[in-house]
This record gives sequence, structure tokens and C-alpha cells, in this order.
Amino acid sequence: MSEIEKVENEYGADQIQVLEGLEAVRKRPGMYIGTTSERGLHHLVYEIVDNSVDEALAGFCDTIIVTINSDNSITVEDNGRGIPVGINEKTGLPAVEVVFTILHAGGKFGGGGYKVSGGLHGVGASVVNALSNWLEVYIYRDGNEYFQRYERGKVVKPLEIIASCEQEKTGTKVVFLPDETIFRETTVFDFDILKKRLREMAFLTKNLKIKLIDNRSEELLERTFHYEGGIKEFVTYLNKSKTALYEEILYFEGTVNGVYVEVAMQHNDSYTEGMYSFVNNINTPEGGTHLTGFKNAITKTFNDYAREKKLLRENEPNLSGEDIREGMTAIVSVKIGDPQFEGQTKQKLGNSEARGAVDSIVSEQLTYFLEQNPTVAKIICEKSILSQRAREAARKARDLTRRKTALDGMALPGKLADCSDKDPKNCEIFIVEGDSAGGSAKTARSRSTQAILPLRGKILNVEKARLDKIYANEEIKAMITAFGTGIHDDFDITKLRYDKIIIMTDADVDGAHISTLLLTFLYRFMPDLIKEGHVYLAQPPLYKIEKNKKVWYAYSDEELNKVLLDIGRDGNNKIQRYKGLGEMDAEQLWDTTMDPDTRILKKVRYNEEDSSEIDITFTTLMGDKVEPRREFIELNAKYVQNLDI
Ligand code: 28G
Repeated sequence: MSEIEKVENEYGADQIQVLEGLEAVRKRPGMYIGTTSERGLHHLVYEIVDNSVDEALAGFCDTIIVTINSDNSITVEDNGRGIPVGINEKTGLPAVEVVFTILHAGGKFGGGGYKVSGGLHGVGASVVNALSNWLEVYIYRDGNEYFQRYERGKVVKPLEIIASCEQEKTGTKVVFLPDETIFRETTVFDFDILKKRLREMAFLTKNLKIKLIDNRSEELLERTFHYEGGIKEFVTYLNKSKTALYEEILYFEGTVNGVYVEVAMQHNDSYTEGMYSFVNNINTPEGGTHLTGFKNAITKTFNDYAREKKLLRENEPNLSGEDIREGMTAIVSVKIGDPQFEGQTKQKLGNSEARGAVDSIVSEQLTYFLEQNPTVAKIICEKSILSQRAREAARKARDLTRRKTALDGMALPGKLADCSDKDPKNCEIFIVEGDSAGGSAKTARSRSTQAILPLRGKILNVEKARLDKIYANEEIKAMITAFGTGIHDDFDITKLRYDKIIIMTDADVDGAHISTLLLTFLYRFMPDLIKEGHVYLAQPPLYKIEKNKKVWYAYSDEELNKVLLDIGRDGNNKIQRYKGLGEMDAEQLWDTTMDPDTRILKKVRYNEEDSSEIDITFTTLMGDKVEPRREFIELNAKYVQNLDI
């Protein structure tokens, strides 16, 4: 069935239905773009760019330019064939008008059907149109420049030819201004958010050039993403702050049963796995059949190889998938005509043919690669065997603590001053840097609901340690038992003993370092605590200002200046710069940092869509390469006030 026919059969729509369709989008925008927050706003750009990417996947477009204009409208241009302008018989409308005004069934987030990207042209254009104050489309085809304008989704003028152009020039240009009555939170685009997603799109579509331009400020901001190697370069990018164990990026590609599969992978010397999967260029943080197929394939293939080459002896157990994936960065990308999503958030791929396709392509091509590259094969197998031994040692250490806890009842760590209320909903735990601040916090706290766990010195950097060492670490063991959730395979968030986990460190460089170490641990080992919003950073004040027996606290330099402006700068002011929590007595600590009625807490946020970038942030900050860290710190120096991962 041709695309045009499909439109006719499904919609045979008259103008009234068309308008109703877009009204539905304006009434319940969340159904179509998930949210009207900042994230939803940026989603509009991706919907339009997706159509250009589809044109690229169809083989007709190699350049996309996205511009943030000075009025915060967006221009997207591609050099594809140009959206068809011919009249569609049933609707009597030009095809382009069908694309922008007819709502296609379902939405990516609503009911029945899902958006089918990957060669078939997405269905988001009409949604973007409905949620825009105005939208203009320019089409270059057959030596003409066509133009149409819409306001809040409605045609304001029929499609017209406004100029002629060179016969060879083809493509589409869309300009739109999001509707501020829909996007109440913000209509201001963020260069960095767009940059991340457009870079990802460029990685996922090899050879496609995507340019992002920001025209809002004096100095022009411009980035171009163009990766000949596609996801191979994605892996290199993700590993840039790590040390690779071998030079090659393993790359497998093919189509089985209508599923196009692409996989790239490489191991580094860290202990964490970084696997990212995509379906039709959309991130699937919860994985699904494609990821299962990949995991099956590598587990089986490496075990077969290690046995055959006698790297694993007969009496030794098989390598587990986790052993093989330790320190592995991988991208699994599939393109499929009719993706079915499952699970609570509808983000997990369900198509069973994807499992088989990825499994067979990876098994076959990886077996061949290992035969051709025995040195690389040996490095990976040996690393996996080391991981297997560490895991076994860690299991023993864990069983030991588990048995101990079983014997002692719930053996809470000795240093923990627990709260008396046993309902986790009411409870919070402060993780405090140093014994002395821990002492003040213990005195200051509200005993019924606030628990204090003091940590001595710097905690272990989990980026640089293997499991067995991590489980043996006293500070980490204390946190695990205090939280009650267990860790890793045992992790159970329903057992969490506190609703809020509050990291309280000095407001100086060391304190920031300790916060980062703690966040690294939580992010790697108990990510759900962060995802579910249980992790907070306390904000102790930087200054105490006293005048005529009155006291003010300031949490930043700006606040200090504001207070001084209010009370007047004169000789009666006494300003104290707090260097650490230890300088505050219990009462001050309570008043400024711990009292739930007056304190400021920063919630640590986690955005699934950003997971590959967050991984880079942590390895850059905590890994062993110095140069990327320096770069990162220089680039982010302006954000240090706001520890947001
Ligand atoms: C610049 C911003 C966004 C696009 C094309 C090219 C074609 C196309 C787009 O066809 C098919 C859908 C239902 C009738 C296809 C051109 C075949 C031949 C295309 C874009 C038409 C849509 N020649 N380029 N759509 N059907 N770029 N960029 O949107 O109605 S969308």
C-alpha cells in the first residue's frame, strides 16, 4: 500500500474531523508529547527533526540544520525530496497539508498505535503544528518554492508558490513558535538539551550531518555533528574519559526478518557496564527484546569461545553475562517497522523477532570476529574471568554480612544514630561528613524522625574499585545496612527505611568532592533511590551575619550582598564565613540546615533520556584520566553552585 493510499483509507477525513483532531491535541497535549514541561517543549523539535531523519534514512537527505531564532522560534531545514504538494483525492488537500493538519492514530504516548519512525515518516508534524502559535512550511520541489502558514494548527492560507528556485534544489523548511499558553513552564529552548539529543541522532544515523545554530545571543553558537562511523563513534565518544582495553570497536550489522540491527561495543578498564539501546533512534532505557537478544548472544558466544580455547577450564563454571559486560560500553540499535512497546512506561521493546534478529547477527559476527582477533578475544575473556572471581569473593562477603544480620536481628551500624519513628515515610537520614559534624547533628536533630550517619573521611571511589573491595568497605557497608534496601540483585526499594537520604557536607571543595563520591556510589549501586527522588543535598549556609544581636544567614554570595544591602554596610556588621559544618553549634546547624520548616534541600534529579551523558559525567569526574576532567571542570565551572546530575 502506498503512503498516500494509507492516508486515504484510514482518514477519508473531511475538514471538520481535521479540526477536531488537532483540538484533541491542544486539550490533552500530554497524551501526545508526554508532558508540557521543558522536556515536552524540546520534544517538538525532535518530532520535526525525526521527519528529516526519516528522509535521510530513506536515502534522500544528508544535511539537517536546526536554528534557534532570536524570538525562540525554531527553524528546521533538510535537503530531502521536499514534502509532496500534490492534491490528495479523498481529502482534496495538498499532501503537505495532510501531514500538518491530520492527526494520525494514537500518539507516541497515548492509546493504540505508536509512531513508526525509520523510513516511514513520523506522525508528529501535526502535533507540533497544533501546539504552536504559528508554523510555516517551505517546500523546494520542481523548481518552485511552496509556502503555507498555520496558526494554532489551522490553515490560514492555502498552499501557494511564492518563488521559483533552481530545479536541483529540493527540501523542506519548517519554522514554528511553540504556544506559550500550552508550554506554561517555559518556551525558552536550551542549547545544551538540543545539542545532546541532536548529537545522539547524528551518532545513530551514520553520515548524516546535523547542524545546530543558536541565533539568540551576540556571539553565535554553532555545533555540527557528523559521524561517518555512526554508533562506532558513539562508543568512542562514551569511552573518551576511560581507558580502552583494546583499540578495535566491535561492530555488527545486518537485517533479519525485517529487523535492521546495528551493534557497536568496546571494553574499558572500569567496572561498570554502559549499555544503551535504541529502537528507531529512540532510546529504550528499559531495554526489551533487542537487548535480551544481545545479552544472550554475547554470553553464549564468549563462553563457547573461552571453553574451546581452554581459557576456561572444565571444572570452572561458565562466565556470567555480568562478568562479560563488566567495563563494556555498547550501543544496540534496531530499526523495525512496527515496534510494540510494553511495560508500565511503554518503553520496553516487546517484538520477539527483534530478540532473534539481534541474537543471530551478534552470535554469528562475534564468533567470526573472535576467530579473526585472538588478542582482543583473550583480553576480554581474561577480564571476564577476573570479574568472575571478584564476583565470587563479593558474594561470599555479602553472604557473611547477610548471615550476621540474620543472627543479630537487624544489626544497624554502630555509628548510626537512628530515629525512633519506624514509619519510613516520616523518616530521613543525614549522611554527614566527619565525626565532629556528626556529633553536632546528633545533638541538633529531631530524634523521632531524623537519623544521623557520620562517615569518616573520604569514602571509597566506586568508579575505581571492583565489587569485592566495595563490599568490604566499612563506610559503604554502613550505608547499605542503614538504608535497609540491600544492593545490586538484592536491591528492594520497598525496604527503604527512610524517605529522604540527605547528603550533608561542608560547603567547600572537599565537601563537594565527598558529595560527588557519595552520589557516584548511589548512582552506580542504587540508581532507583535517585530515580524515585529519595536523594537530597543539604544546603548549609556560607555566611552568618550579625548586627545588633540579630542574625541572618546567607547561602550564596548574592544573598550575602542582599542582606548587607538591606541592613546597611557599616562597622556594626559581623560577618562570619563558615568553612565547615563543624563551625556551627548544634542549634545553628538545626536552624540553618536541618529544620524541615526552614531549611533548603536540593533534590538530585535523574533523567533517563540523559543516562549516557550522566555516565560520562561520573567517569569524567571520578575516573583516572586527568585531561577530560580538567576540560569538564572548566566547561562547568559556572554550574558549581548547582550540583545537578
Ligand atoms: C524540515 C523539517 C522537517 C520531510 C519528506 C519527503 C516526503 C514525505 C516528508 O512524504 C509521505 C505522507 C502522507 C502524503 C516522500 C517526498 C516521497 C516522495 C516524500 C520534513 C505524503 C510524506 N517525495 N520530507 N514526507 N506522505 N521532511 N522535515 O518533514 O501524506 S517529511
